[in-house]
Amino acid sequence: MNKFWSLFFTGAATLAVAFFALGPKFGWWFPGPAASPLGTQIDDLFYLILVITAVTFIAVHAVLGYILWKFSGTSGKRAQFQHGSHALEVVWSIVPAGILLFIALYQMDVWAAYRMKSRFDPEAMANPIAEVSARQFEWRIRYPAPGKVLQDSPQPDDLYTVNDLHVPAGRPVVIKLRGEDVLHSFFLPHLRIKQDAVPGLLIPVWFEASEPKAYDLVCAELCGWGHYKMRGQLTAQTEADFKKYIETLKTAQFDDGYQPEKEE
Ligand SMILES: [Cu+2]
Repeated sequence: MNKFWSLFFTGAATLAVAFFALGPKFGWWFPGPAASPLGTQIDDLFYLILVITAVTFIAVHAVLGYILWKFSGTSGKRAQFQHGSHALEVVWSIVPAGILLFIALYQMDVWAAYRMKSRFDPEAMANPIAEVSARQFEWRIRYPAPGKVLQDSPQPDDLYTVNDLHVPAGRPVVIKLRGEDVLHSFFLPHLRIKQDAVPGLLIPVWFEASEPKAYDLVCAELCGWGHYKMRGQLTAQTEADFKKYIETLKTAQFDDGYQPEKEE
């Protein structure tokens, strides 16, 4: 029984590390590799922090296991009183503070690229692709008419869809995000993009899908009973296909089927 706690804590930590190592093999990991250039940078940051925390975790558990093993209670022996070590305390305060400061400085560029409007692509900012309105429980999408610029207020010739956002691939695009009722969160897991939709705010979100492909669009904020079904799709297309798609939407919405008879 003396060695039980040493084995218990070492065993639990080993299991945790093993689960992490095996996770990707069983699909318990990211939903695939990042599908956008910024997503790749975000993943790199994630892995850097994962390595730092993993090394710390393994080191702490190795020391804990060793100490529990070596000093497990032997009857008839008095415990030694230790008042603490000033030098040691200074070291274990300064080292984590240094690591945190390093992470804070190292991630600044990615954060700025992700969130600071001044860093957004100016052309994409001037021509937002669509407005996405989150409401219980769907994504309403409003595109400007072909050749027009999206206005903050709806226009008579705007085009609408629900839960089906199309964008051109291979270049930065901006969408304007609105919240109509409660808090929702616009989440593109494959692109590593997440932004809360807040009632009363019109928030620009930029992203770039590397390849023409379909991706998940989900709500990442528990927003009510139908939160689970607030699921849409992001379809990244070639520029030509995207143009075609917008034209199809226009025909579907405004073509009344009337064809004047030809005069003989
Ligand atoms: Cu929602």
